[in-house]
Amino acid sequence: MEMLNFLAATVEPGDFTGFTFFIGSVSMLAATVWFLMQHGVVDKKFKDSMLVAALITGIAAVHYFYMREQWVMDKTSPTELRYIDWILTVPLMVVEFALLTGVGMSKLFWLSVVMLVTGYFGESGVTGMLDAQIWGAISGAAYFWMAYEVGCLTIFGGPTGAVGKALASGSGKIPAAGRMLQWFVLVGWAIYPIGYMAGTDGWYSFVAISDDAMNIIYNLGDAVNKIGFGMAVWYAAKS
Ligand SMILES: *C/C=C(C)/C=C/C=C(C)/C=C/C1=C(C)CCCC1(C)C
Repeated sequence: MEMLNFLAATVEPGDFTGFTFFIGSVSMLAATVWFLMQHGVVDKKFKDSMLVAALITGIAAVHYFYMREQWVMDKTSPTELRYIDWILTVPLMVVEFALLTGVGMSKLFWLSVVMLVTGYFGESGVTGMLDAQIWGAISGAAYFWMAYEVGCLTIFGGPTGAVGKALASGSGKIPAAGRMLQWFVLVGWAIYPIGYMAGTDGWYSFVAISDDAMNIIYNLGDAVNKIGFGMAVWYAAKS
């Protein structure tokens, strides 16, 4: 039974943040089952994509069960679990982008690793050097570079890197997939730096600084980007 403790920790009434962890764990699990079932139904060329979508929510579900436990037990931010989850699922999202569009994304892959490692350094303080703001700015720079690279700026008629140029040809499995991923990177991923700022004191104090605010925003971002993105892929695969 000891082993099953992580399932047993109960969210207290009034703990809204704990509740979002709970909803996160259950909906990630439900989405995984759903994506796996759809894997059997969609056209052959989309099977890999549905499987990767299920992997992303499946990995997140496991982390969410543990994150909820940590939050409920000692009301601390599950920073380690959060970043372990992200370092696995964000590169998988990049793999998903590559699968859908047929465009190579190795640069994006490495930029996402830089973004997350520097974000972790800032949020955890493990390095004992540089402020959270500086690490956040480095992480943010990697994020902006990615946004430019995949062509997010073309939404406003701006310039793009190599990936965006290749996407513009629309030669992938889903012609609209390029635009879709650009919107997810531009809007969906932008939720996270807001969460980071909400958890970091200093010149970010124009947002509500608290662990609660940070975790609620991160949990919202995960729902949008893991479940939402998987649903968008599924929808495109069906139509
Ligand atoms: C499923 C998880 C996803 C899609 C996570 C994405 C995370 C980010 C885009 C995080 C970005 C960050 C910044 C741009 C700056 C501050 C530090 C981070 C790591 C929160």
